[in-house]
Amino acid sequence: MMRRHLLAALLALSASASAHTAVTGLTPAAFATVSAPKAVQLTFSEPIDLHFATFKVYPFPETGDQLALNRAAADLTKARISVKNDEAVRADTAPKLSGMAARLGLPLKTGLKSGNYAVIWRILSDDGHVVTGQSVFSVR
Ligand SMILES: [Cu+2]
Repeated sequence: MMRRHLLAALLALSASASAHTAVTGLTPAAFATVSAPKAVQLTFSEPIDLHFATFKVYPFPETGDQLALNRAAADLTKARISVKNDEAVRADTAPKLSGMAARLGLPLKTGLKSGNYAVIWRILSDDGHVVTGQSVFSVR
């Protein structure tokens, strides 16, 4: 009886987890080193309403191994994802987004300097939950 309840709970958990929209593709990929890109390309596990999504790219002077960079980028997401009118310090062009899309090309400012950049996002999942994430790439 205990075991059956546990199984039901696990199934419920995995059902709600699979309902969460995810970023399934990212270019530049995590920790890739690239020539200054014109845009960050994102692919989602299902179409999302861009009006309820936020994407930002910041110069990211943090150093360290990938784990340290991921932690610092997660902190950046918490600190900056809701900040308004910070276009001047961002590497993306802060486009107005709307409509449903399964892919997004987020334009970047021209001539990005060499160094690390953090891509941070917040999207509204199909089940109404908010999903945040981040990724770091490097411009050579
Ligand atoms: Cu959820």
